[in-house]
Amino acid sequence: MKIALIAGITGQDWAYLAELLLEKWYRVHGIKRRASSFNTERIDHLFEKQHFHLHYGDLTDSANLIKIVSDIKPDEIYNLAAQSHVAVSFDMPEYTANTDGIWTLRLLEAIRIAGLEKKTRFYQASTSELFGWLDYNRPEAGYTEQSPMHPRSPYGCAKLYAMWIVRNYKESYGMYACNGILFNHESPVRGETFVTRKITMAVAKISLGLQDTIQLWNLDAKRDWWHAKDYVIAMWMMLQQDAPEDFVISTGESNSVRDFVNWSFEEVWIQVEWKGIWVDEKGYNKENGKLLVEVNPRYFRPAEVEFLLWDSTKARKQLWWKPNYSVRKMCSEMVSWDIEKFKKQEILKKHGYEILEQYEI
Ligand code: NAP
Ligand code: G4F
Repeated sequence: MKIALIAGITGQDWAYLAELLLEKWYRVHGIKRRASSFNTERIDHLFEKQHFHLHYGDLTDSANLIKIVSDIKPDEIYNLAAQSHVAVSFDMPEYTANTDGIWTLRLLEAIRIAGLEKKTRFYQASTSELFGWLDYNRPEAGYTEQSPMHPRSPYGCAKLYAMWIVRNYKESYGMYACNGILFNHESPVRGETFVTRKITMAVAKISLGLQDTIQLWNLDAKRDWWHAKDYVIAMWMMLQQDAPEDFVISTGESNSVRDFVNWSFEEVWIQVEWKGIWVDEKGYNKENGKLLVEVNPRYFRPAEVEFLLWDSTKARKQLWWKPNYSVRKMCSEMVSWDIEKFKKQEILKKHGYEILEQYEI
């Protein structure tokens, strides 16, 4: 039985990857930081599983990490943990550098200190935010593994360091270490402050009469969104090759935030009519003229990645990876999930149970 260690256990990707690995008969260990309230909603269903283990740890704590890696002696480590919010990285740049950059070094060092550099295979959750700067001469081509990198946020800069330290440890110590340069992936358990989930939650609430409008920022930003379920398969595949290599994982389809808003409202039979431009742009219910969407400059990022489109030909050829979902199907699944969630919450409220309010970024 193979042993896997996954850092970032309470996150979106962890939930899908852990399920995949348990299905493949792995013993799965996860690192979770201590929280003062319950935050394991995404993985509660796994606690009963025989081969599933949790360890307390933090991205800033090397000693604890060395102990966990030495004790478990994992065959594979998936480094998914990070302060993963791009906008927040502008508010907490030093913390983001520490957790998203230096933490990767800590993990690689833990493998070396434990003498596991020839045994343990290492996956780094790298990101499309490394590129961040559209090549306006050939926008239709998309980014590849060879494209120049130009991160546009403290998050992107920290992840760029992480990517290179992984490459350096591979070259210096012969470790099986690789970067999965993944594009945006979403799901019903996506963090609630990322734009897709923020939209689907708001649309669900609006359709149930629990909210009136949603405030967003850059409606023109384009992303290659896909379902996280498809992407965790690529993560696993990258660690099953003869030799470690970096791969771009994307679908090659880019859509705007405005598109995602339109699709989400269509799921609840509402057509959005857009009026105005830039910060004055607003979305109205076409049938009754009610205001649904407005732009709030509060969410402005000091530098923005406007457009991301990737070319993952290498992964499709070498890993035989291909996406199975469609972005519309994913959107539909997210809206339905949120409607069910809020319906249940309303029933609980009616019966006197208190529900903690969500907050937004
Ligand atoms: P996520 O939902 O934000 O999960 C991040 C995980 O890291 C959470 O479990 C979080 O714990 C943990 N974490 C953060 N700071 C920590 C600390 N100081 N100590 C211990 N744990 C800490 O992220 P995701 O969407 O699953 O993404 C997984 C990885 O892929 C991240 O590294 C992200 O940067 C990268 N990535 C994501 C995408 C995407 O579109 N989803 C695309 C490219 C790359 P808490 O729950 O306690 O906060
Ligand atoms: O959903 P987002 O916050 O995701 P972003 O910035 O693309 O980052 C995500 O994907 C990266 C991969 O490319 C990951 F590495 C990273 O960890 C994270 O998972 O924003 C998407 C776009 C941005 O252009 C943003 O400015 O949507 C725009 N946007 C417009 N209104 C908004 C909002 N983003 C958020 N979070 N909230 C808004 O109200």
